[in-house]
Amino acid sequence: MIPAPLLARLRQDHRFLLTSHMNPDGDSVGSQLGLARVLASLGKSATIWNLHSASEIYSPLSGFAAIHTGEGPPDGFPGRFDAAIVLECPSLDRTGLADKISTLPLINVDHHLGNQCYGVVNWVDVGAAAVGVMVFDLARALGARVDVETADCLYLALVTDTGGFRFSNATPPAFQAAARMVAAGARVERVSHWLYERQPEAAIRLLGQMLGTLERHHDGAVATVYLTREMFARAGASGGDSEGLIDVPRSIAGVEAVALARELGPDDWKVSLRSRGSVDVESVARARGGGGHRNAAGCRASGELASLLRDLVGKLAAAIESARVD
Ligand SMILES: [Mn+2]
Repeated sequence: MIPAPLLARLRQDHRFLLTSHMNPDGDSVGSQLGLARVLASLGKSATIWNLHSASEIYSPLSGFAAIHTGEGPPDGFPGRFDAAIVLECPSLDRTGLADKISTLPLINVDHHLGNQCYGVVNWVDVGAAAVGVMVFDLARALGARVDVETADCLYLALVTDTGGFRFSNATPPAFQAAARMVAAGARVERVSHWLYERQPEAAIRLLGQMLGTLERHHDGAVATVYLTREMFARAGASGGDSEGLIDVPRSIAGVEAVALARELGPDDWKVSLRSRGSVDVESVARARGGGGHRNAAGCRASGELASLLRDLVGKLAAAIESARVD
């Protein structure tokens, strides 16, 4: 149920500032752009302000180029705004703009467990697969027209937050919301193309280089790969092109933990670790001065590659064994 005070606020105010968390993901970008269009269709103004710019992947979404980024506020802030709508953000500090944004009345719309309800109006629905779904329901409740571009934004939010309808949040209501978005005009094939079929050639060539280094250890449960500066040069790739490549060895049947060592300089490596389920790679990274989450962590390392990989294999094998005991 959408809280009545939220609808009242959206009907009453006219000039909105929209924001979300740092390093915005597909749900942040899609729900902000979608809501901005919904508000515009109601004759209201909406300016999006994010600390960090979003990935180029989302650039085909309508309004993407108009997103204001950085620490400096947009023109007319704060006087030109009636309220700030904070989307997909469990706590205000995650916006990276808290001290500035909090000068405006805050409207909090989110689906994260543990949301701190920092707004004058709060709508937190932990059952929503994506905030994009909540914005879609909001549009309906406000009597706004959801056009093709708006539907694309909200559908992209839903697709990215459900991992392409592969995660456990791809529930019957999520599929029902998807059906309503597609009925409203969301272009499924086009959004899939934007998200999954626009890789830079250099990233694919770099993947080829990386897969040539694949080794399996500990009865195949541990996979190691590496990327040297020479491989980046051969692929015509830059740092960002290696993002996500580690997911490929992790997808091999039987692999429970993966280490990727990326050469930064002579005997200087950036190590990325990934695992499945209860196998904890965060502790492995932390022991080397790094950090992260249980299934995704990283650290810096110095020294010769072969001994670095040998050490990582031992640590990852131990992490797998301790997860089996638990
Ligand atoms: Mn989300």
